[in-house]
Amino acid sequence: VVLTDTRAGVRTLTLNRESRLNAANDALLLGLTEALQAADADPEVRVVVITGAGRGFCAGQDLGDVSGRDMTFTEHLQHTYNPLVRTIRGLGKPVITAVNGVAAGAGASLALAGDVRLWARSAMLTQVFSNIALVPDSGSTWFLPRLVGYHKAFELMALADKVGADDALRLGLCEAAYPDETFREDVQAYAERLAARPANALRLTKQALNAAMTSSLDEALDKEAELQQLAGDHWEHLEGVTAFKEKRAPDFMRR
Ligand code: LHQ
Repeated sequence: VVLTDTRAGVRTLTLNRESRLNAANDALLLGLTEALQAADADPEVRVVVITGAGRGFCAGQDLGDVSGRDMTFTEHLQHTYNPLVRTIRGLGKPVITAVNGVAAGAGASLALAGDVRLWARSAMLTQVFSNIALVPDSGSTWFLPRLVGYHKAFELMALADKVGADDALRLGLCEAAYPDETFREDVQAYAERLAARPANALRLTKQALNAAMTSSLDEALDKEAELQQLAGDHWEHLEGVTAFKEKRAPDFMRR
Protein backbone atom coordinates (compact mmCIF):
# COMPACT_ATOMS: atom_id res chain seq x y z
CA VAL A 1 0.00 0.00 0.00
CA VAL A 2 3.07 2.26 0.12
CA LEU A 3 5.29 2.36 -2.99
CA THR A 4 8.96 3.25 -2.56
CA ASP A 5 11.29 4.85 -5.10
CA THR A 6 14.71 6.49 -4.65
CA ARG A 7 16.25 8.93 -7.13
CA ALA A 8 19.20 11.29 -6.56
CA GLY A 9 18.98 11.06 -2.76
CA VAL A 10 15.20 11.58 -2.78
CA ARG A 11 13.04 8.75 -1.37
CA THR A 12 9.47 9.02 -2.61
CA LEU A 13 6.79 7.17 -0.65
CA THR A 14 3.53 6.90 -2.59
CA LEU A 15 0.27 6.04 -0.84
CA ASN A 16 -1.30 3.51 -3.13
CA ARG A 17 -5.01 2.89 -2.56
CA GLU A 18 -6.07 4.82 -5.59
CA SER A 19 -9.68 3.66 -5.83
CA ARG A 20 -10.35 4.99 -2.29
CA LEU A 21 -8.41 8.25 -2.81
CA ASN A 22 -5.69 6.64 -0.65
CA ALA A 23 -7.97 6.51 2.39
CA ALA A 24 -5.97 5.11 5.28
CA ASN A 25 -6.27 1.68 6.81
CA ASP A 26 -3.93 0.24 9.42
CA ALA A 27 -1.68 -1.36 6.79
CA LEU A 28 -1.17 2.00 5.07
CA LEU A 29 -0.50 3.90 8.30
CA LEU A 30 1.88 1.33 9.80
CA GLY A 31 3.52 0.76 6.39
CA LEU A 32 4.12 4.49 5.92
CA THR A 33 5.58 4.85 9.42
CA GLU A 34 7.89 1.88 8.79
CA ALA A 35 8.96 3.27 5.40
CA LEU A 36 9.78 6.63 7.00
CA GLN A 37 11.91 4.94 9.65
CA ALA A 38 13.74 2.97 6.96
CA ALA A 39 14.38 6.19 5.01
CA ASP A 40 15.77 7.83 8.15
CA ALA A 41 18.20 4.94 8.64
CA ASP A 42 19.33 4.80 4.99
CA PRO A 43 22.43 6.95 4.33
CA GLU A 44 21.53 7.15 0.61
CA VAL A 45 18.38 9.12 1.48
CA ARG A 46 18.67 12.88 2.07
CA VAL A 47 15.04 13.96 1.56
CA VAL A 48 11.74 12.11 1.87
CA VAL A 49 8.63 12.85 -0.22
CA ILE A 50 5.17 11.60 0.75
CA THR A 51 2.60 11.70 -2.04
CA GLY A 52 -0.47 9.86 -3.31
CA ALA A 53 -1.21 7.72 -6.34
CA GLY A 54 -4.01 8.80 -8.68
CA ARG A 55 -6.21 11.84 -8.09
CA GLY A 56 -6.16 11.80 -4.28
CA PHE A 57 -3.48 12.55 -1.69
CA CYS A 58 -5.22 10.90 1.26
CA ALA A 59 -8.94 10.91 2.12
CA GLY A 60 -8.33 10.25 5.82
CA GLN A 61 -9.51 7.20 7.66
CA ASP A 62 -11.01 4.55 5.36
CA LEU A 63 -14.58 4.64 6.56
CA GLY A 64 -15.27 1.24 5.01
CA ASP A 65 -12.35 -0.54 6.63
CA VAL A 66 -12.95 -2.52 9.79
CA SER A 67 -9.32 -2.68 10.91
CA GLY A 68 -8.97 -0.87 14.20
CA ARG A 69 -12.62 -1.46 15.03
CA ASP A 70 -11.65 -3.78 17.88
CA MET A 71 -9.93 -0.80 19.46
CA THR A 72 -11.32 2.33 21.05
CA PHE A 73 -10.85 5.57 19.10
CA THR A 74 -8.13 6.54 21.58
CA GLU A 75 -6.28 3.25 21.15
CA HIS A 76 -6.60 3.42 17.37
CA LEU A 77 -5.07 6.91 17.22
CA GLN A 78 -2.28 5.99 19.62
CA HIS A 79 -1.53 2.82 17.62
CA THR A 80 -1.53 4.21 14.07
CA TYR A 81 -1.94 7.95 13.38
CA ASN A 82 -0.02 9.37 16.33
CA PRO A 83 3.19 7.35 15.77
CA LEU A 84 3.04 8.38 12.09
CA VAL A 85 2.84 12.11 12.87
CA ARG A 86 5.52 11.82 15.56
CA THR A 87 7.79 9.98 13.11
CA ILE A 88 7.42 12.73 10.49
CA ARG A 89 8.13 15.52 12.96
CA GLY A 90 11.01 13.61 14.55
CA LEU A 91 12.61 12.42 11.31
CA GLY A 92 16.23 13.52 10.96
CA LYS A 93 15.65 14.42 7.29
CA PRO A 94 13.34 16.93 5.60
CA VAL A 95 9.92 15.51 4.74
CA ILE A 96 8.04 17.00 1.79
CA THR A 97 4.30 16.36 1.65
CA ALA A 98 3.53 16.50 -2.07
CA VAL A 99 -0.22 17.03 -2.07
CA ASN A 100 -1.28 15.83 -5.50
CA GLY A 101 -5.02 15.86 -4.86
CA VAL A 102 -7.66 15.85 -2.15
CA ALA A 103 -6.40 15.79 1.45
CA ALA A 104 -9.28 15.14 3.84
CA GLY A 105 -9.55 14.44 7.56
CA ALA A 106 -6.41 12.77 8.86
CA GLY A 107 -5.13 13.12 5.28
CA ALA A 108 -5.31 16.90 5.74
CA SER A 109 -3.34 16.54 8.97
CA LEU A 110 -0.76 14.49 7.06
CA ALA A 111 -0.56 17.19 4.38
CA LEU A 112 0.20 19.80 7.05
CA ALA A 113 2.76 17.67 8.91
CA GLY A 114 5.55 17.94 6.33
CA ASP A 115 8.52 20.29 6.68
CA VAL A 116 7.74 21.50 3.16
CA ARG A 117 4.25 21.32 1.64
CA LEU A 118 4.06 21.35 -2.15
CA TRP A 119 0.67 21.27 -3.85
CA ALA A 120 -0.64 20.51 -7.29
CA ARG A 121 -2.97 23.26 -8.57
CA SER A 122 -5.95 20.91 -8.33
CA ALA A 123 -5.18 19.81 -4.76
CA MET A 124 -7.72 20.56 -2.06
CA LEU A 125 -7.70 20.32 1.72
CA THR A 126 -10.73 19.80 3.89
CA GLN A 127 -11.12 19.31 7.62
CA VAL A 128 -13.98 16.84 7.11
CA PHE A 129 -13.98 15.53 10.66
CA SER A 130 -17.07 17.52 11.67
CA ASN A 131 -18.98 16.05 8.70
CA ILE A 132 -18.96 12.79 10.62
CA ALA A 133 -19.17 14.53 14.00
CA LEU A 134 -15.60 13.83 15.08
CA VAL A 135 -12.88 16.17 16.32
CA PRO A 136 -9.82 16.93 14.17
CA ASP A 137 -6.97 14.57 14.95
CA SER A 138 -3.51 13.49 13.80
CA GLY A 139 -2.10 16.90 14.69
CA SER A 140 -4.55 19.19 12.91
CA THR A 141 -5.51 20.96 16.17
CA TRP A 142 -1.81 21.74 16.65
CA PHE A 143 -0.73 22.56 13.09
CA LEU A 144 -3.69 24.54 11.78
CA PRO A 145 -4.07 27.28 14.44
CA ARG A 146 -0.30 27.86 14.31
CA LEU A 147 -0.65 28.47 10.57
CA VAL A 148 -3.88 30.40 10.30
CA GLY A 149 -4.72 31.45 13.86
CA TYR A 150 -7.44 30.14 16.15
CA HIS A 151 -10.42 31.67 14.41
CA LYS A 152 -9.73 30.58 10.83
CA ALA A 153 -8.80 27.13 12.15
CA PHE A 154 -12.08 26.90 14.01
CA GLU A 155 -14.03 27.98 10.94
CA LEU A 156 -12.30 25.47 8.66
CA MET A 157 -12.90 22.72 11.21
CA ALA A 158 -16.50 23.59 12.01
CA LEU A 159 -17.69 24.05 8.41
CA ALA A 160 -15.34 21.58 6.63
CA ASP A 161 -14.94 24.11 3.81
CA LYS A 162 -12.74 23.05 0.91
CA VAL A 163 -9.45 24.97 0.62
CA GLY A 164 -8.02 25.11 -2.90
CA ALA A 165 -4.44 25.90 -3.94
CA ASP A 166 -4.85 29.71 -4.15
CA ASP A 167 -6.34 29.91 -0.66
CA ALA A 168 -3.75 27.43 0.64
CA LEU A 169 -0.97 29.69 -0.65
CA ARG A 170 -2.64 32.75 0.86
CA LEU A 171 -3.20 31.04 4.21
CA GLY A 172 0.29 29.55 4.37
CA LEU A 173 -0.83 25.93 4.11
CA CYS A 174 1.68 25.27 1.32
CA GLU A 175 4.96 26.67 0.09
CA ALA A 176 4.22 26.34 -3.64
CA ALA A 177 1.53 25.16 -6.05
CA TYR A 178 2.61 23.63 -9.38
CA PRO A 179 0.65 22.80 -12.55
CA ASP A 180 -0.84 19.29 -12.39
CA GLU A 181 0.92 18.34 -15.62
CA THR A 182 4.43 18.95 -14.26
CA PHE A 183 3.74 18.35 -10.56
CA ARG A 184 5.80 15.15 -10.09
CA GLU A 185 8.85 16.62 -11.87
CA ASP A 186 8.55 19.94 -10.04
CA VAL A 187 8.43 18.12 -6.69
CA GLN A 188 11.47 16.02 -7.64
CA ALA A 189 13.40 19.16 -8.69
CA TYR A 190 12.53 20.91 -5.40
CA ALA A 191 13.52 17.80 -3.44
CA GLU A 192 16.86 17.56 -5.25
CA ARG A 193 17.59 21.20 -4.40
CA LEU A 194 16.91 20.36 -0.77
CA ALA A 195 19.03 17.20 -1.00
CA ALA A 196 22.05 19.28 -2.03
CA ARG A 197 21.82 21.38 1.14
CA PRO A 198 23.87 20.44 4.25
CA ALA A 199 22.08 17.42 5.71
CA ASN A 200 23.47 17.70 9.24
CA ALA A 201 22.64 21.40 9.48
CA LEU A 202 19.09 20.79 8.23
CA ARG A 203 18.61 17.96 10.73
CA LEU A 204 19.63 20.31 13.56
CA THR A 205 17.53 23.17 12.12
CA LYS A 206 14.46 20.92 12.16
CA GLN A 207 15.24 19.96 15.75
CA ALA A 208 15.65 23.62 16.78
CA LEU A 209 12.42 24.73 15.08
CA ASN A 210 10.42 21.86 16.52
CA ALA A 211 11.63 22.70 20.02
CA ALA A 212 11.00 26.43 19.50
CA MET A 213 7.36 25.81 18.45
CA THR A 214 6.56 25.13 22.10
CA SER A 215 9.32 26.99 23.96
CA SER A 216 10.06 30.45 25.33
CA LEU A 217 12.59 32.77 23.68
CA ASP A 218 14.99 32.02 26.53
CA GLU A 219 14.74 28.30 25.89
CA ALA A 220 15.10 28.81 22.13
CA LEU A 221 18.29 30.84 22.61
CA ASP A 222 19.77 28.09 24.80
CA LYS A 223 18.74 25.42 22.27
CA GLU A 224 20.34 27.37 19.41
CA ALA A 225 23.58 27.72 21.36
CA GLU A 226 23.62 23.96 22.06
CA LEU A 227 22.82 22.89 18.48
CA GLN A 228 25.15 25.47 16.91
CA GLN A 229 28.06 23.65 18.57
CA LEU A 230 27.02 20.41 16.86
CA ALA A 231 26.71 22.19 13.50
CA GLY A 232 29.97 24.08 13.90
CA ASP A 233 31.91 20.93 14.78
CA HIS A 234 30.65 19.11 11.65
CA TRP A 235 32.67 18.89 8.41
CA GLU A 236 29.82 20.59 6.54
CA HIS A 237 30.59 23.86 8.29
CA LEU A 238 34.26 23.73 7.31
CA GLU A 239 33.24 22.93 3.72
CA GLY A 240 30.80 25.87 3.64
CA VAL A 241 33.37 28.36 4.95
CA THR A 242 36.17 27.01 2.72
CA ALA A 243 33.93 27.17 -0.35
CA PHE A 244 32.99 30.77 0.47
CA LYS A 245 36.63 31.79 0.76
CA GLU A 246 37.54 29.93 -2.44
CA LYS A 247 34.59 31.57 -4.24
CA ARG A 248 33.11 28.21 -5.31
CA ALA A 249 29.89 26.33 -4.59
CA PRO A 250 30.05 24.13 -1.48
CA ASP A 251 29.78 20.37 -1.96
CA PHE A 252 27.65 19.07 0.89
CA MET A 253 26.93 15.75 -0.83
CA ARG A 254 30.42 14.28 -0.66
CA ARG A 255 30.96 11.50 1.86
C1 LHQ B 1 -13.51 6.74 0.60
C2 LHQ B 1 -13.08 7.72 1.51
C3 LHQ B 1 -12.84 7.33 2.85
C4 LHQ B 1 -13.48 5.18 2.24
C5 LHQ B 1 -13.33 8.66 -0.40
N1 LHQ B 1 -13.05 6.05 3.18
N2 LHQ B 1 -13.73 5.48 0.99
C6 LHQ B 1 -9.22 8.63 12.84
C7 LHQ B 1 -9.39 7.52 13.71
C8 LHQ B 1 -10.56 6.81 13.86
C9 LHQ B 1 -11.67 6.95 13.27
C10 LHQ B 1 -12.03 7.87 12.31
O1 LHQ B 1 -11.28 8.88 11.82
C11 LHQ B 1 -10.04 9.24 12.01
C12 LHQ B 1 -9.56 10.37 11.26
C13 LHQ B 1 -10.24 10.73 9.99
O2 LHQ B 1 -9.59 10.80 9.01
S1 LHQ B 1 -11.91 11.07 10.01
C14 LHQ B 1 -12.23 11.56 8.34
C15 LHQ B 1 -12.42 10.40 7.41
N3 LHQ B 1 -12.54 10.85 6.06
C16 LHQ B 1 -13.67 11.34 5.54
O3 LHQ B 1 -14.68 11.48 6.18
C17 LHQ B 1 -13.62 11.71 4.06
C18 LHQ B 1 -14.74 11.06 3.28
N4 LHQ B 1 -14.63 11.42 1.89
C19 LHQ B 1 -15.07 12.58 1.36
O4 LHQ B 1 -15.57 13.45 2.03
C20 LHQ B 1 -14.89 12.74 -0.12
O5 LHQ B 1 -14.72 11.47 -0.70
C21 LHQ B 1 -13.67 13.62 -0.48
C22 LHQ B 1 -13.97 15.08 -0.08
C23 LHQ B 1 -12.40 13.13 0.22
C24 LHQ B 1 -13.43 13.55 -2.00
O6 LHQ B 1 -14.62 13.80 -2.70
P1 LHQ B 1 -14.74 13.48 -4.26
O7 LHQ B 1 -13.56 14.06 -4.94
O8 LHQ B 1 -16.11 13.92 -4.67
O9 LHQ B 1 -14.57 11.90 -4.39
P2 LHQ B 1 -15.63 10.74 -4.04
O10 LHQ B 1 -16.38 11.11 -2.80
O11 LHQ B 1 -16.42 10.38 -5.24
O12 LHQ B 1 -14.64 9.51 -3.64
C25 LHQ B 1 -14.09 8.62 -4.63
C26 LHQ B 1 -14.14 7.23 -4.07
O13 LHQ B 1 -13.33 7.15 -2.90
C27 LHQ B 1 -15.56 6.87 -3.62
O14 LHQ B 1 -15.75 5.49 -3.84
P3 LHQ B 1 -16.65 4.97 -5.09
O15 LHQ B 1 -16.67 3.49 -4.93
O16 LHQ B 1 -18.00 5.62 -4.93
O17 LHQ B 1 -15.93 5.45 -6.30
C28 LHQ B 1 -15.51 7.14 -2.15
O18 LHQ B 1 -16.45 6.40 -1.42
C29 LHQ B 1 -14.10 6.72 -1.80
N5 LHQ B 1 -13.65 7.37 -0.57
N6 LHQ B 1 -12.96 8.89 0.85
N7 LHQ B 1 -12.39 8.19 3.76
